[in-house]
Amino acid sequence: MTEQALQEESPEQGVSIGAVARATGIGIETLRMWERRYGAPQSIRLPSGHRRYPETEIERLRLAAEAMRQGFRAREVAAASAGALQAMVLAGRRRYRPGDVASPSDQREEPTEIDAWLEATRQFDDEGLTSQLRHDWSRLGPMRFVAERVAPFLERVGQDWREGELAISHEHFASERVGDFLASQWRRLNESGRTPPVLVASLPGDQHRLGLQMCSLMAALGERKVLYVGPQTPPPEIVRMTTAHSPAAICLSVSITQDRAEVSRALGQLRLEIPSHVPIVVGGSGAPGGLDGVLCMTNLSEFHDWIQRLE
Ligand code: B12
Repeated sequence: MTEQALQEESPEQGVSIGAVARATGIGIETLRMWERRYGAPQSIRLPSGHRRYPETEIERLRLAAEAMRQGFRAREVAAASAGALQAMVLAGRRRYRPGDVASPSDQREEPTEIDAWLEATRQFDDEGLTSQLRHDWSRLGPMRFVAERVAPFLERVGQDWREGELAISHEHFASERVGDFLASQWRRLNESGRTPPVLVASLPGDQHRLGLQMCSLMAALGERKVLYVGPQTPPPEIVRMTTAHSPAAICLSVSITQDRAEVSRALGQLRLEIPSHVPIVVGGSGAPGGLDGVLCMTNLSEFHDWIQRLE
């Protein structure tokens, strides 16, 4: 594979990013991101702007990929010398040798599953990620799927993005795929849901929609119909929808990125304009607590139980 990939290149110009990606299994996007974040692998630019890498980088990057498979992080491997990577790979093998009394996968099952989701994300492997989602959904059931897989996975995606291990395109890929999966599950249940529905939305400025999907899933599992309005809904529109559709509750998700004072103000105003018999529930890591007439619930199973009791 490498030899064939290398033959496509003229040696004096070095190796193209596509050939390096094919030879090492490290994606093109990742190679670019490593160069930006860690200064390696270093490329030279052709007059056309295309990157070219020295052939010696192939072997070093193969070792880097192997070290990552063994649990080392991008920041540890991206700029490490071939010798250092060799040592990491050997140390890694010793650490994870099959048959060890307490290998990491014996201690906790969860991280290996989440690592598989992350690996599929790194490779932009849509089918791979989808089949992991389906498999874990049917094995764990919806509540555990969300609590033990989706939530920690998103946490890792956010953390790896912040640390430069994943590109923004990975984050988008993962959140779109997981969001669509959750939506397909609750929408299947929605037809038989009880009315009046619960209205699910977020406030303007908040682009995060996975909290809305989780919340919709919990409501649908609680046999309640969902009226999904989605992210960035202007408060006057929420008021108008309430008048038009008389929902059983208004459920809002607020991500940690939102300004707490502003959200509190918007919620206070909504509470004044929405009839007091319609509960307003707010959740998500940016949800402000302690507001009059606004229920703050970040725990999804508590929310699920509450929905079931809702008249
Ligand atoms: C995916 C993602 C995005 C995607 C969203 C795409 C989409 N379709 O949703 C995109 C790329 C748009 C994005 C953008 C940004 N993001 Co972002 N994002 C994330 C990521 C990876 C997942 C978010 C998520 O959905 N989490 C799951 C939510 C639902 O978890 P939660 O809020 O804790 O809620 C839990 C419960 O409270 C409950 N819940 C949620 N809602 C509700 C509602 C009700 C009623 C109830 C009962 C319960 C409930 O469900 C959850 C269960 O675990 C997080 C990482 C993380 N740790 O969350 C970063 C993260 C939230 N993002 C972050 C940042 C910085 C941003 C940007 C500012 C980046 C930028 N510079 O542009 C922008 C902001 C855009 C905006 N104005 O909204 C930071 C926030 C850091 C901080 N402390 O402020 C995080 C934490 C990443 C990080 N580690 O740094 N992001």
